[in-house]
Amino acid sequence: SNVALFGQEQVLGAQIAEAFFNERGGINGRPVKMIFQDTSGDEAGAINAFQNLMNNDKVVGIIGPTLSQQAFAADPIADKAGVPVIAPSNTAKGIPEIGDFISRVSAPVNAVAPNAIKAALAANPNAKRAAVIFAQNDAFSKSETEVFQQTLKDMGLELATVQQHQTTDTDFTTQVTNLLAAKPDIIVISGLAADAGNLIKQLRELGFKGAIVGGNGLNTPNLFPMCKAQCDGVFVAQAYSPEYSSPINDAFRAAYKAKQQKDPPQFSAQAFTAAQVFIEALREVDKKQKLDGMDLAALRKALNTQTLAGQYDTPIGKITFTPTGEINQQMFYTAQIKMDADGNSGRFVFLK
Ligand code: 1QQ
Repeated sequence: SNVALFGQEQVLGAQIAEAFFNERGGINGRPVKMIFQDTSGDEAGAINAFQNLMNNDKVVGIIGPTLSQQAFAADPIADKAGVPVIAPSNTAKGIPEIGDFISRVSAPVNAVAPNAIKAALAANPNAKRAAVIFAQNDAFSKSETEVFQQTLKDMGLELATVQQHQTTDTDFTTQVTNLLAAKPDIIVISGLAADAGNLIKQLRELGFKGAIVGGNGLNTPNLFPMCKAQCDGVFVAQAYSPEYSSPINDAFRAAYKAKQQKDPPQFSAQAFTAAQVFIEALREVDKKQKLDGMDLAALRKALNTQTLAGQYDTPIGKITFTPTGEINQQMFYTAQIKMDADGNSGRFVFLK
């Protein structure tokens, strides 16, 4: 499914963290074990996965689910049960506010999305008219488009049209016709990878020559096979840069490269970061009171408290949390997609 394109990257990041921290002693000598559950991308699947993890596997904490759309359905259940959740990729407004046990390492749309508009306008200083399209059946896309629309207005552009689609759409004839009729210099897309890939392709095929900005749902190389050469030039903001040099990111980047022969994408780095936060918090809890002697409910509560209290030096930089569970993150970036001429391979080029 659409969502599997992100999930694969997240599993890799978490697996790399599991091996990395277990090689370095795990939780003060005891290895960490990750259990993976496939949600199949929807709300019911996320709820089912959460219940399995909490009740059958008796996990101490959950990293997930992939989509904000799923998080708004599943997170309240974990919160009520007192199970800490770290969102590795839920960027919609309001995620940490779901409850005391919910935090995120995925910076919210208002912190990330404006960077892509700024980069696109810096590269297209004469742009005056903007058009926006978003997936109206996806909580993240709805949240992100609000930020995009406000940023465009704040930067003095005329918002010529706002179009809607569904994440399951493959034919965008109607929307592309309406978008082109508005004669925009720049088109801004909030959707997920599969829908956005087809949309970009159809926009270019029907003659759009202006700048394209994509949101967080376009932040994966798994987009490239869908729009191929037509992906070229799309601006996408980033909450992670593989080029950020620090001991932990150098190690993560090398471990990822050894497996995948390319630089890690944002979703892998954020999943690694979520795992790191839980592991380092568990080490702290264990130092104060041996984990072996604690009952599960007390351990989950102590893990949540320590998660929010800690400071972490991660691949996405040095981070902390607000008392609500929102991430404090310093560094954001923008990249532009660069496709090879044959359209078969490409990469995100980080802008200076
Ligand atoms: C969200 C997102 C998506 C793009 C994650 C894949 O940011 O659902 O919040």
